[in-house]
Amino acid sequence: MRPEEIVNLDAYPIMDPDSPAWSDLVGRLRRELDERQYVSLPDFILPAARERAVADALAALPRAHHNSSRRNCYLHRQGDPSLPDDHPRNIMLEASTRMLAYDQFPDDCPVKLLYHWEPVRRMVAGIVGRDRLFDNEDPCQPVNLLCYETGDRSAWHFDSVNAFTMTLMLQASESGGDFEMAPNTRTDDDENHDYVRRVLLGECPEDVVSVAREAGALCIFRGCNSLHRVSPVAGPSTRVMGVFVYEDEPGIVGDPEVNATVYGREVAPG
Ligand SMILES: O=C(O)CCC(=O)C(=O)O
Ligand SMILES: [Fe+2]
Repeated sequence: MRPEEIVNLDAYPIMDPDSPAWSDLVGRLRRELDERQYVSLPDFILPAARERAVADALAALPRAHHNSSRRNCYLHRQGDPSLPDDHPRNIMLEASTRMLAYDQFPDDCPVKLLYHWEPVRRMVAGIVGRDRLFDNEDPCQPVNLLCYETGDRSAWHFDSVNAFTMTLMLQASESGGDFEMAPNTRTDDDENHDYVRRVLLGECPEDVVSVAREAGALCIFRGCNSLHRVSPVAGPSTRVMGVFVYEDEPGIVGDPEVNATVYGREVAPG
């Protein structure tokens, strides 16, 4: 498949960055991201490409790393006994997901071709307000297929490393699997522990937005200061999500400790 057969170019005219259509599209999406902390691009990927990516994911799924853990919203498995029991650091939540690393599915999978295509990278840079972005060069991290079977979920968390996260819904579940977010739960300067606790305990339902995720929709969100989670999945269809990591500099590879936790890789001795 060529990238032009993967991206819905009628709806997303991303080929010519000097065209008015490009500026209108990217400008609108950038303002939306700044206002809401997330932006959704429905029907970003064409149906045949989406079906092919789902088939690649389901074929590789038996080899996925099953991440099943209790952790707090900062992604730590240990609490802090010096703090009260209801401090956000001590509120432990269950998460269960199945992770396919970049090197576990084919190089011609549509999600990889889309990720490495300059028109997509340039569009994303424009939306997140960067001059340019670079591909991540880790063997595991650049593109993942994150799968949720019945009962799987992700718990409330802040993304730790990246300023923004990009996901592509490849196959939705029959029910559950909703992406929920509490925009601006904390800021760079204020951990806002009291408010974070109330969101974690379900005391602020009016502040939580549920982001519609139809199959084919690309989502860009700022997950580092906005708590988010995926509600428990139910039904026979595996929820399949592409997750993409772009970088501000070339040559970035991941931390082996992170790869051990997220992908179940051995940490090299010494
Ligand atoms: O599966 C999703 O919709 C969200 C995944 C997520 O939280 C992330 O990639 O940071
Ligand atoms: Fe996240």
